[in-house]
Amino acid sequence: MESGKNTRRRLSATSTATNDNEASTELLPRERDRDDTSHEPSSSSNFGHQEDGSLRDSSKWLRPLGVLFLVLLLAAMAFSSFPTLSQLATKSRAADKPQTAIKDEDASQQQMLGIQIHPYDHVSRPSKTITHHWNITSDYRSPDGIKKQVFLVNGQFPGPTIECRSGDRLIIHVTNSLSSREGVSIHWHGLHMRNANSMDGAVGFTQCPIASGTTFTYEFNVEKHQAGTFWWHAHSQVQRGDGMYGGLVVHKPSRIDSELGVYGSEREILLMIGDWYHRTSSDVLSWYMSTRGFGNEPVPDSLLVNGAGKFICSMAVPARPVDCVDIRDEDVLSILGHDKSTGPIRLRVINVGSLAGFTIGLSSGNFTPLTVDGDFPIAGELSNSLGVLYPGERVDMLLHSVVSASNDLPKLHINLDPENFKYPNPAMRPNQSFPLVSSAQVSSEEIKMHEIEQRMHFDLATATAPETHDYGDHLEEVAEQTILLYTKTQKLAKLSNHPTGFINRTSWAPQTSPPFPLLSLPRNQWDANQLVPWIPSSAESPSWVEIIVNNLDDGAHPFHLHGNDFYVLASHRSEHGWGSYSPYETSGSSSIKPVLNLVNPVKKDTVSVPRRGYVVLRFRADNPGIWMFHCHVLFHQASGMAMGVLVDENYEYSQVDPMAKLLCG
Ligand SMILES: [Cu+2]
Repeated sequence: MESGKNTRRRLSATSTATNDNEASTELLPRERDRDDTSHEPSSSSNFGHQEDGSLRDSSKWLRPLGVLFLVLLLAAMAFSSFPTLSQLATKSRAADKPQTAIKDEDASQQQMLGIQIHPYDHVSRPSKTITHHWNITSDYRSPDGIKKQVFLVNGQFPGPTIECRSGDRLIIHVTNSLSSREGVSIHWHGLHMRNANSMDGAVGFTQCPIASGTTFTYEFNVEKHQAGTFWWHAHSQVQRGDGMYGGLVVHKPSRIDSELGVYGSEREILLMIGDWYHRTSSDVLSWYMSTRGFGNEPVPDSLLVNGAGKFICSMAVPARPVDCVDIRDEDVLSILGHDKSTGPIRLRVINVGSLAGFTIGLSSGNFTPLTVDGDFPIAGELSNSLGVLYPGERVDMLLHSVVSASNDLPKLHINLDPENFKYPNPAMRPNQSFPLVSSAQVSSEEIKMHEIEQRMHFDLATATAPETHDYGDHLEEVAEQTILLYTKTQKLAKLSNHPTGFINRTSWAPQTSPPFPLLSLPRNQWDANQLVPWIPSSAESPSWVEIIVNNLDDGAHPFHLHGNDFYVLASHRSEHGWGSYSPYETSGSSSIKPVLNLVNPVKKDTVSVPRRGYVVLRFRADNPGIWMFHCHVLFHQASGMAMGVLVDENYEYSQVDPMAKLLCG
């Protein structure tokens, strides 16, 4: 394989072309399989068995001819200086190099770290069905110079980016070809999955894992009013931490003119940024869940941008030897490539990490934050740094200019937030910079403007919707139903002091007795690890529900609600002492009623619950189903910090979903 970026670029282009072909006449599965895997020989072999009989028949007489041709070709190569040999050798050396170490001197605009997004292929077309065929494997890659086994989707790490528009239907055939025999599932983070609860990917709640050697088809509509920056990721075990994720951008339908008019952006670039561990996430989780870590979250070793990073080999901890190739700063591709655009650029940023929040900033130039999560507008101010963006959260921003006042190339700074780092990891550089463009574009007029700028930080924790924005919801002082939660990681003697995540008195684990997802079982058969408050509400007469999450830990917990968006009415962080809130207590610190923002609260699907603090969330329960609600820190979720809500008028949830049981064997 060539560089990871080359592969990603090619696949991205394939994906777009594929979508276009699918407007009305979808390709036959075998043609699609060939199309999806033509650039990845190992993948195509995995799909060989799916080819139908007619292809096999026609290949009967072709095969001897093919073998003969191959023998002649090999003979020719052996006895002459066939140019392919040197090319092959070059390719093989390139494959040994870390992804970032490869720089193409004839770099086109596509040779870049950012992932180019294609709004104009989607905003003005009618809605359609988009089909993808994904093959999940694993192999070794060196994303930051250190070799590690990662998950691949159609040979890609991170996986393919899905682009579509509101109202499209997505069909994703997922084949698990992992030799490790482990099951997988895919969650579509932020999408409502209305009338498609069993497609939500939440193992234990909506499905059993897709067993190795089998295929499962996810099929659902993207709601007409949903748009924005989403992502897909594994929701089984801790596979998300080892690369089983990718971007999912839903474009808002619009006349191209008016789309340009809204933000005036000329390009759109996706940045999936996250912390990175050099051990596999299952090893990291075992360490965390053992008593050796004393309940401290494992501190990451590195960070990646779209699956590429840089690590200084000499910083590796001697006790943990690594297979490492140094990546120099100059080996790192720039985020925007040779950017020729003159207008602003829309950056879509996702925290795909396992533990750490991060702040991003510019060495020169500025941006305006536009939206968070599913295209929800925020009152953004001209800034040159922004944060903290926690795992699962997204932010879109408009990059106004990338000029440099000096000879230095303008850079994007990424600073991992140290809040959850409870011990030092000398191998890690929490603050790193990536070049924005491949060559500085200096405009003296613009320099004057930017030289006088000061550091302007935009704090996402206090973001609100613009005063002028109206979601059409009237928020009452009191909700119709309140769910009061307390969350904490605990080391209990009765659990052998293994760190365990709790919400109220329940530590979550996938339903095992009977071993079926909740969606396929009457409520009276759910086991003791399930905390799932009932919300008697329907799409026709939805009720407003408030969720109060109190965080009794010293670090933040970014909570994600599946299938729904919520308003953040209040958020509190205590610097000293404890800051819980209960509407039911009339005395003590818990009785202090927060001031709820009922005027212009920000809307989200993932929110950080500050340390020793709380959030007050409000959502309209108009999407019947069982929706998971959990901390998005990989190790907290895996150790039990998860629950669900059951939105349905019928208490017993008698209409169990047979689809959810399909994969359970
Ligand atoms: Cu957490």
